[in-house]
Amino acid sequence: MSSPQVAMVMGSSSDLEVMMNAVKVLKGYGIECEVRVLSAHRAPDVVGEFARAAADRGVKVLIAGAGAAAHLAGALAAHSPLPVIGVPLVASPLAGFDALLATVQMPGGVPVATVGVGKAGAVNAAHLAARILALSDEELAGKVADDRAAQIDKVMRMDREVQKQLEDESR
Ligand code: RP5
Repeated sequence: MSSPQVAMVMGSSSDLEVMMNAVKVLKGYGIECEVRVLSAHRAPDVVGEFARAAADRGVKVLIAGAGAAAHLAGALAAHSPLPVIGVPLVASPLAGFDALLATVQMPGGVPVATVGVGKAGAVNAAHLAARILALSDEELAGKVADDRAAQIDKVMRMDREVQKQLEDESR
């Protein structure tokens, strides 16, 4: 059975709302994504099995979202040669700082590409996955270029609006 190219894993269903921001971006690119709840602490063997099988199933990029003592991304990277993108989430009184440090500070040789905490991190994890896949997919590379152009247009539009507002106010 062939798999989507991106597999997104989260430590708990309580992470789903934020991680859906990644699914939305991937959908926008037309990238299919498998979504699973697999906890590095509560179901470590299942995480290991999943990560070890992922590449053979055709998965190309793993995204992991987890909060608190977030070891999910690191556990996937320990068990799989695939690129792993880690999204630290807010899930404790430490407001994501705990998850950020646990995700980003991997020992040398076991890489996790850690993005920002929370929603922007989830969004960027999806864009980064798209850019990785676009290296070997021309059509997707075109979509990535379109997305970047749209961001430039948006900022330029905001700039024009602010210039106009300042001009109006100075009259
Ligand atoms: C982490 O613990 C999960 O990724 C989640 O962010 C956090 C809290 O999990 P729940 O207690 O809400 O299931 O492993």
